[in-house]
Amino acid sequence: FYDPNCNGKQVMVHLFEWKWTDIAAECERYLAGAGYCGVQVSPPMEHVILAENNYPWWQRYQPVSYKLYSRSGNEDEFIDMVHRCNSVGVRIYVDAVVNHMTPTGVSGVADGGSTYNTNGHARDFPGVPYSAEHFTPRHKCPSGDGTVDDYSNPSNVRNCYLYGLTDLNGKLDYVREKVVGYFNQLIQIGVAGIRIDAAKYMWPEDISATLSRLTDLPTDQGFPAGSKFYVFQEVIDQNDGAIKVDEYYNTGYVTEFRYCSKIAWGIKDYGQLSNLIDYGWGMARSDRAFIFTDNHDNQRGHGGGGNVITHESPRDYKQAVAYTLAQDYGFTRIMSSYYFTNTDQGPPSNGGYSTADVIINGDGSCGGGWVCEHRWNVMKKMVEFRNAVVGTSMENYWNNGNAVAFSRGNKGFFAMAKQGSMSESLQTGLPAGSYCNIIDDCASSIQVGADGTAQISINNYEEPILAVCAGGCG
Ligand code: LM2
Ligand code: CA
Repeated sequence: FYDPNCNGKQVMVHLFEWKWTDIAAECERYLAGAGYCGVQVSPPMEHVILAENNYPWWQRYQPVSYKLYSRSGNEDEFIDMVHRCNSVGVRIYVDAVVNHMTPTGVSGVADGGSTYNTNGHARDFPGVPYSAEHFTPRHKCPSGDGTVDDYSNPSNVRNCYLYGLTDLNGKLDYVREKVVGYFNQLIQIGVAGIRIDAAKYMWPEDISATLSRLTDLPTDQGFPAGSKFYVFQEVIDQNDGAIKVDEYYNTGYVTEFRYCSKIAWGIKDYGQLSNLIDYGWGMARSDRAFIFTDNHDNQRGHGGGGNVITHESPRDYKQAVAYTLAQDYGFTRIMSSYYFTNTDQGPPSNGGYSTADVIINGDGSCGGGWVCEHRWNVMKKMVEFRNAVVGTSMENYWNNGNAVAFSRGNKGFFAMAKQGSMSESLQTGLPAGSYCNIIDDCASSIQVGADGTAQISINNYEEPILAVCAGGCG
C-alpha cells in the first residue's frame, strides 16, 4: 500500500470537483508532460443531491451507493478517464468514502437512480444494498445524542455518527465485502490507489481486514505484475485527541495535517523552517507522511480548518509549495482549486447542478472560475525538481531567518528569499560548473567552483526562488 505506482514520480494533484472528461483531457494535454504522478479525484460513487443547499461540494461526502455515478460524470466517462490517463502514465486515485452513508432523517432518489431512506430507524440503501443491521449499533456509541462528540475516546470517534452521518459497521463481514467489491471494481478499471476519507473514524483493524482482500492491479493497464493499491488515509491528528497517525502505518500513508500549520508558520517566519518536521510533536515518519500545504477542507475552514496558506495569497503560496516540493519529507500532493466566496459553494457551474468545463486560456492558465494552481510556473518547475532529486536527502542546510537554502545530495540545490532578494556565498554540494535556475527559465544562473561553493543571488519579488539540478531538472 506504499507505492503510488507511478514509476517513481513524486507529486500528485487533487483536481477538486473536476469532471471526468476534463481530467482525461488534462492528463493528455498537461499532466503527463509536466511529470505529475497522478490525480486525486473527487468521490466517484453515487451521492445525495442537495438542491436546497445549492449543490454544495460536500454533498459528495454523503454516499447513496457505490455505483460510479456522480457530479463529475457517469461510469463510462470514469472508465474512459482512467484508461486515457493510464495510457499516458498518469495515475488516478479515488477519494473513498466508506465510513458512512447519508445523514439520518433523509430520503430521496440519487442521480444514478438509487433510493435512500434514513428516516426513523430505517437505514435503507438498496443500491448497495445496506439496511439497518449493517450500521454501528447505538449501544456501541458512548455519546449522548449518537454523534461524535468526544475526541478523547476512540469508541466515541469510531462508533458514533460523524456529523450525524449513518455509520457503517466495519466489523461486519458483509460490510467489508461490499467495500471490497467497490475497491476491486476500481482496481479492475485501473485505478492506482485511494484516499480513505474519515479514516480516523474507522477502526484500523477494519481497514486492514478490508484491504487484505484486494486484488493486484491489472497488468493490462500498465501496472507491473503484483502491484498493490496505493493507500493514503485521512487522519486529522493535531495532537488534540486520542487518535494518532501511527495507528494507521500498517495500511498505508497517513495525512500529516500538522505539516500544513508548520509550513504556514515557516513562510511567515523563515526561522521556523529549520524545524519544520517535528517528530517530538508526533509528526508521521517520512515514509508514511502524506503532505500538502492545504487541502479542500482546510482551505475553506472545514475539517478543523486551521492556519493554512492558500492560492488566495499567491506570493506566499508559491513559496510554501516550492519549499514543500524542495525538501525531502513525505509524499506530496498539490491542491488545484476553484474560486469561492462561500465555504459550502460547489464548483463553477452552468447553473444548478451541472459542473462547468475547465477553461484553458491561451497562456496556459485556467479560466471559468478554476484556479489551476498545478499549472502555475513555480509549481510546474518544482514538480520537475522533486522528481529529479528523488532519493537524495537535504544537506548543507542554511537559514538566516530571511532566506533559506539547501542541497539535495549532489543532484540539486534550492534557495528562497522571503523579501525577494539575497546574495550569499554557500556550499551547494554540486560538482563544479554552471547551473541555470529553472524558475526563471535560466534568466539567472549560478557558477559552482571546485570547492562546491557558489554565489547564490536572488532578485525576483514575485517568485523569489532558485532551483537547479545537476544535468538539468526536466
Ligand atoms: C472528513 N474527515 O474525516 C472531512 O474532513 C470532512 O470535511 C467531511 O465532511 C467528512 N470527513 C465526511 O466525509 C464534509 C463537510 C461537512 C459535511 C460532510 C457531509 O466538511 O460540512 O457535513 O462532508 O456532507 C454536512 C453539513 C453539516 C451536517 C452534515 C450532515 O455541512 O452541517 O451536519 O452534512 O447532514 C449536521
Ligand atoms: Ca465510524
